Amino acid sequence: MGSFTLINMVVIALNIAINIQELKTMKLRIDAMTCGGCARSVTATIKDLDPNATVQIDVATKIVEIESTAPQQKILETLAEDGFPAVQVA
Ligand SMILES: [Cu+2]
Repeated sequence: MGSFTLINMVVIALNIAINIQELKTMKLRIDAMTCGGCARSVTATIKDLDPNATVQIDVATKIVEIESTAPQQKILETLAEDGFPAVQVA
């Protein structure tokens, strides 16, 4: 019983560590992003959360593709706080 509990705790800790490190891709549409200045602001917001994030932006379609280990919910919240509410499209 004691060792079973310990193994469970180790498994849970490993799962948490993997989740934190996991590189995730997300595609967002940000209607408030209308020019290159907006695109730079959006990029800066994401890089503040994760300096190693990859950010690709098409201002014409208002689509942002992000590759990051930052929690997706945190990215959405921070973008909204900075005036760029985003809709996740993929
Ligand atoms: Cu702009």
